Amino acid sequence: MITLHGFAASNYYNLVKHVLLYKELPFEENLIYGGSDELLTISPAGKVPVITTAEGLNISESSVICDFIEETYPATPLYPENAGERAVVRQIMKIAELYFELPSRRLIPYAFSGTTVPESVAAEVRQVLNRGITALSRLCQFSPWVAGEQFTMADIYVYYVNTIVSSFASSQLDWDVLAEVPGMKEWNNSMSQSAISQTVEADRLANMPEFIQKVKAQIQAANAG
Ligand SMILES: N[C@@H](CCC(=O)N[C@@H](CS)C(=O)NCC(=O)O)C(=O)O
Repeated sequence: MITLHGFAASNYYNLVKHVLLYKELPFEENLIYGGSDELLTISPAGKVPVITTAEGLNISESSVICDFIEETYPATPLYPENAGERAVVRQIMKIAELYFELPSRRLIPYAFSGTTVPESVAAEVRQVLNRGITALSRLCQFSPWVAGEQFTMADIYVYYVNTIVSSFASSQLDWDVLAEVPGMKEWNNSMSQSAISQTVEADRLANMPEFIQKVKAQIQAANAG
């Protein structure tokens, strides 16, 4: 059986969990946070999520895990059969990660510490997000799914990327970024209503208090040191 390591407050963890639930694969969850020695033994960069496969192999990096799951368990496919169409799906996922997820993440420390985002950082983040908005507006179809008629890995991936965009870019920059991509908000709302999304969200909410405690302890330790 697959073991999914990480914590439910993590959107990267949740996207892999969504894939496992979507494919109806049996898995167990091992609660583990960043910064632990245990994590470093299974994740070279000390990041979650990690999966331990049925054969005992540890794999990190969410998009790599997604590909591994798809290749190993091809039933209920999440990529199109056609190589060109698969590339489009992966292109959307990559662009969402580079130009939506990563710039939004730069705002997380300011949100957690309650400090103002310096204008130089805000300007850089806005610029990268604008690139993402333009690219995703060109690529995403929302007809009804991100890449067209087939529900794909890009639907799951972008949905969890968007949780970070909504939580941090919108609040810290006072900017409804998702509303800038035509069709994105409506699609996002319909994604949030699926039974799997709601299960994942319930687990996220349950984990949040403990996660916030961990983050506060880390900030205190950093300030003390
Ligand atoms: N590129 C990685 C990013 C994963 C990531 O940033 N995970 C965060 C949690 S959302 C983490 O492990 N943070 C702990 C740390 O940085 O020490 C992936 O796609 O899996």
